[in-house]
Amino acid sequence: MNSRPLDHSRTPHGGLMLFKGHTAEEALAQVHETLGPAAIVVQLKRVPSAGVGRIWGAMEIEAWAQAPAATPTLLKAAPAKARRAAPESGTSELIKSLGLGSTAARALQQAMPPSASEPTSQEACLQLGAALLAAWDKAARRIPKAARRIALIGPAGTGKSVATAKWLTIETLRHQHDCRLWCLDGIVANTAEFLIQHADLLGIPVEATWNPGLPSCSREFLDLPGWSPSDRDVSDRMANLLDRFEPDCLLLTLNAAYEPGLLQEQVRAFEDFKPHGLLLTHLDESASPAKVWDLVLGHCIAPMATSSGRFIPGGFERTGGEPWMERLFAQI
Ligand SMILES: Nc1nc2c(ncn2[C@@H]2O[C@H](COP(=O)(O)OP(=O)(O)O)[C@@H](O)[C@H]2O)c(=O)[nH]1
Ligand SMILES: [Mg+2]
Repeated sequence: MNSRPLDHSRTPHGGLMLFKGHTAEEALAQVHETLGPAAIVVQLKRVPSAGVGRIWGAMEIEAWAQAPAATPTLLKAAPAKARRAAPESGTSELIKSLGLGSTAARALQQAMPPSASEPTSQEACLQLGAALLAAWDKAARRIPKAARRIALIGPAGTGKSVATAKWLTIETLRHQHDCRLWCLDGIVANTAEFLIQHADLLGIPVEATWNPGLPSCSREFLDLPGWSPSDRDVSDRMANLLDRFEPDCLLLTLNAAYEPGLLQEQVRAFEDFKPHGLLLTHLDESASPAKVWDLVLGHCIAPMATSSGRFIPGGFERTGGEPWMERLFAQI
């Protein structure tokens, strides 16, 4: 990753100036350096990188800002509700109102820039938004841009096979990739008949035993039964299968309707498998943003995709930090 600061173009535009950074923090630092700590940032937006990074889909942050005296303000990064929530109280009160767990709230507080004076509620919202996006980017850095060998792991019944069926359908029908599905057992029977039938329907080859000699496809999916990492024998067998499959996209699949404490426990239980990110299912039953941010801030792991509902192929999307930040602010 190129850590060189971006050249920020400062095009005056109705009193507004444009600043750019690789991260929200970097863009805001440029704003403050030029316009002072009281500068008003009116928009924070993630855009495709203008440099060579564009070739592999790199993104950068654009911040439009104006000097403090200017009006009016179009604060898009932090919604009006969030600004009203903490009229004078600044950062700590605002963080409390987000409903995060204590570890995540502490991490967020520590990520806020030090300031000699109490920020206004508007500044606090912007700093908070920047800190949240920066935490998401850090947690998501292991998630591949383009996944070729995809394996979903996790406890039984979280929705791995349904999500695999959705993803498989999108790759086959929308993106026209040739896919293969590996439905392996480990030492636990993998009851994924519906997934196998679905793959058959799409004309996707399904393999029930590991065979490294097969020609590679542009997308390969590994469906494993769920297991509990406290069972060492099963875990060792699964680790062995994963070593052979060599996923470039290993996602811990969790039911987002579970309680925050259980989700955190499951993240801890599977951390030895070093998942690149999360796939959150059951968004139709619960899309509480606070528990997602608990994982991002407290465990440094971010969702790559979400799956909502049992019907295939509906409700499967790649996700990022911005919508989850908006949902968190919208809850206040
Ligand atoms: N409401 C809802 N049900 C789901 C969702 N994903 C999976 N299910 C249901 O959860 C159960 C377990 O799903 P499955 O994919 O077999 O779980 P796996 O054991 O992790 O592979 C099935 O009854 C699915 O229909 C979802 O996003 N929302
Ligand atoms: Mg399954």
